[in-house]
Amino acid sequence: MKAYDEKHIKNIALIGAAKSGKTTLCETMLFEAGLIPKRGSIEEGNTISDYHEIEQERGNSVYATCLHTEWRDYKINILDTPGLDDFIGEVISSIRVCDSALMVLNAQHGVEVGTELIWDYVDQYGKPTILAVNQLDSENSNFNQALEQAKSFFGPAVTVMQYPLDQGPGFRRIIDLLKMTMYQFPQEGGKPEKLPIPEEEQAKATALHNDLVEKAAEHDDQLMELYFEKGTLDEEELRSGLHKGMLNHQVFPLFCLSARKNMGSGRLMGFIDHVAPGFLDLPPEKGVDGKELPRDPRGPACLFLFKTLQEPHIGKISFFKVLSGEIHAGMELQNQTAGGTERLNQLFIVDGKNRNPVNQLKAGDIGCTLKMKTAGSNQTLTDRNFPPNLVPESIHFPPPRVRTAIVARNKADDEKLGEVLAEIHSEDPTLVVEYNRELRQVILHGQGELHLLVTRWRLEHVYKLQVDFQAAKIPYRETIQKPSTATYRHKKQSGGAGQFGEVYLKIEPYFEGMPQVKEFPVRDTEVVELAWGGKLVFNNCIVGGAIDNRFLPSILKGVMEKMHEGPLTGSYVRDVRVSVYDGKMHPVDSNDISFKIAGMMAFREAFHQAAPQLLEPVYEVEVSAPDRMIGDIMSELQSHRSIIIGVDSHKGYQVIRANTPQAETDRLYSALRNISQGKARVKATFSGYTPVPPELQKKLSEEYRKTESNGVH
Ligand SMILES: Nc1nc2c(ncn2[C@@H]2O[C@H](COP(=O)(O)OP(=O)(O)OP(=O)(O)O)[C@@H](O)[C@H]2O)c(=O)[nH]1
Ligand SMILES: [Mg+2]
Repeated sequence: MKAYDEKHIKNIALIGAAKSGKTTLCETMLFEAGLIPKRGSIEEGNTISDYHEIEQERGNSVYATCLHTEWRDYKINILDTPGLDDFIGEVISSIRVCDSALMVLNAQHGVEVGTELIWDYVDQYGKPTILAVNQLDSENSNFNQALEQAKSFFGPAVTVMQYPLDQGPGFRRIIDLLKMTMYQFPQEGGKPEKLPIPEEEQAKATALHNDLVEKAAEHDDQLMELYFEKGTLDEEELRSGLHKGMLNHQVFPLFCLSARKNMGSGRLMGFIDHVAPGFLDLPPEKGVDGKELPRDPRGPACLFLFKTLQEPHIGKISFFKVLSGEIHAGMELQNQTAGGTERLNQLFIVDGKNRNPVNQLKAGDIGCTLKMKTAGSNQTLTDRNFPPNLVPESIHFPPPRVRTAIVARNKADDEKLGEVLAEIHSEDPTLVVEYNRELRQVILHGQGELHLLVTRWRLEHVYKLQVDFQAAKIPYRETIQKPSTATYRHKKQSGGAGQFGEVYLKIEPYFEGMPQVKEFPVRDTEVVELAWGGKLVFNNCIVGGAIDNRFLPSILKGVMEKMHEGPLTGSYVRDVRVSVYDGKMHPVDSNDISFKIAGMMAFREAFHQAAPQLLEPVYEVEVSAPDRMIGDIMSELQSHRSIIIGVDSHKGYQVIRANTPQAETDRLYSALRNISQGKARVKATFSGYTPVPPELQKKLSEEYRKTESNGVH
């Protein structure tokens, strides 16, 4: 392969809603550039980009794939990203390292929820963006509608570069407004003929061309002057104006495509070569402390690892972008993020599963290496001469949204499962693993049901670990609604030393600012801030030495034991005030354990008579979906015990906010995904605890009683 310097490398992330045609477009670009002799297709499961077995099985992208084409004098590195928001982590890291983003819109659907979701990240990183309306050959394609939606969503920066003629199955002509030419493709696609714009399109094309010229001139005073002088701009001047506008997010050029029929990709690649901003055009990266990072192609090396993946038979592959200098195989680099050194044994450029070894990679390029010792995603490696402590901002991934409990089918694999899950998390930070002490479960938190299923698939196929998903338990809480009292005598006299302790106590619902108990003199109060939220207030109201002071801590211990494992369902108890007001001791048999048991049992009894109330965690769920789906979504929310708290309109979408019990959220998400065909977008944040409905409380406490009587507790 030709060696490309930093001025002739362009990194493009292909992004867009699910099934908009990104992977098909990649295939077409590789074919057009002569890198593959024949185009594969999603339907046949033989594209270069979707090479993972799971992708071929499912017919959609799961991982971001690196590919490259050589088009004229440029190397275009392409990152083909998945559209389903289950795999948003792959999209974010690709956006992070690209120079420009290519947002693919489906001509049938225009701006979709997925488009919006991904746009948040493009916007955040301020990456120059090209828009491409794809699938113009499809039966229901509607270019004008897609364009209107794009203008309304992306704003006035949308700049029409092309428009289609005869869209639908007979689509084969594109009017290009920069070149003022018509491209006419053979019916089966391929190399177009360049023809004059037909007479009947002249007026429209000229008007749009003038808009384009104005747009290009708008961001450059010199061009503006030229435009006023000449009344127009030539192609070179237009390119320069568009390039500038793209850098400031003031121009989003919009192109026309049929990726499947191979129409329009050559022109798009030409535009990427000559107009789209490259590595050196973008402002230099900023370090964590806001200082600019050196970006000297001939200076000391710095690379950013944006992705790692464990592949069967190969091991760990680490993908990186060279941010400064030039890197060579065999180089030793310092890990600025995690410490330690790493040797770059081999360097490769990548095309899906094919890796071609190279000796060096220059600033701005993307490549991969194998078998890094410890370095993981989101870390920076530099050579010794790079200024120390200058680390680029790492990627911030969104918090997970769904969860499941996971167990190894074979108990002996428990430890291995823990290690592998930690490794998968380091590859994919959007998947979070937690051992939850309260629930006594290993919980896998992911971006969506599919994300979790793909993780299971990886565990089984890549790591050869058989696992089962189980329902993640709900962290219920228990509390009480009215005061009650109880007495418990613990007495044991069989064999050796006896045990004796008797406790009288009162319990009350605790709330902030409640007055102190009046019926007993309070000698001492201990306030326990509970790790799981809420409080336990413990009053010592013993008079006349009925119980020795030294036994009070044991009584508190007994109470705390029941606070840990509530009497109703075994969940944590919160917000209770306990006043120990009387009791009895035995001169010989009383000891700590006796009072601990008496305290625990008295508390348990009092609790059952104090109108116990089970509380459940509730999440504020925000669902965004197209207007037409709102009725179905509302009823789905309501059938999952949700309380609607607000509905807002937002650029063609409705945003519904509701409080939904956690016990319902997982089922709600999959129901929403089904009824909206993946078009609904859901966000959820923990909002607090609310009482469980009486029927459900009865069912849960009966279930618990059964396990108790089976001796489980
Ligand atoms: N008619 C038509 N179909 C297309 C075109 N481009 C892609 N498709 C079809 O649309 C479907 C999705 O294509 P993909 O290339 O997998 O889309 P994607 O954007 O990569 O999808 P995800 O990776 O799952 O987000 C496939 O069935 C393609 O054959 C096109 O230009 N015209
Ligand atoms: Mg794809």
